[in-house]
Amino acid sequence: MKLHYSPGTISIAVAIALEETDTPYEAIRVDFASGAQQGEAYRAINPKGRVPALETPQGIITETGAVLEYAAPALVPDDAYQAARMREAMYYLASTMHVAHAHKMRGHRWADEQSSFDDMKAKVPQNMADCCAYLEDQYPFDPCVLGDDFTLADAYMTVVLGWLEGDGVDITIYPKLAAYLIRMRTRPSVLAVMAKGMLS
Ligand SMILES: N[C@@H](CCC(=O)N[C@@H](CS)C(=O)NCC(=O)O)C(=O)O
Repeated sequence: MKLHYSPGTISIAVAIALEETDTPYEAIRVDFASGAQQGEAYRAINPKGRVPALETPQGIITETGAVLEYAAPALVPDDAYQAARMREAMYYLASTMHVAHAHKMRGHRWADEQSSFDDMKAKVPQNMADCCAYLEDQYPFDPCVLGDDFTLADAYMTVVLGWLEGDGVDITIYPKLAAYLIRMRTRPSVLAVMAKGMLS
């Protein structure tokens, strides 16, 4: 499998899940600095111009949650309730927290005026903090998001929580999240992607 990624982005959740399950993959960096994600060559792989994209023997998959489920099915809980809770957390990260984060740098998706960009950017710390308060209240994070077992939600969560500092949120206000992120950053899978320069 070939994983198209850019360092620090949500695509690294897929790399963590692949490392966690010892699944071989080829990592192909998409150069955001030169806008390669919007170029013709990459758009032939993912017409949305976003990462991740995973090339599989059957074809290409996009959207982090879907890519994760294909890449590392062993990280989906057997229990139906726990599996649904895992997806609940991942859909929240995808549809609410990632979108709140994107308002800092990607305001042009929603508006055209500089004043609108400034306004959206100013709102990011509060929106991300609200998301943190919700997560802190809703999930065990002991030692993993759902409790004992590392699931796909942990790969996803580790990357999103890593954005908080840059988004102006002090994670130490959320003791469970803070301890969780420190713990995840000592996991061999996360250390492996760091060693490959995919996450700092
Ligand atoms: N809904 C997509 C969003 C992917 C996404 O927005 N990725 C960002 C990086 S975190 C990206 O590729 N941005 C490039 C751009 O906006 O030009 C998913 O969950 O996979």
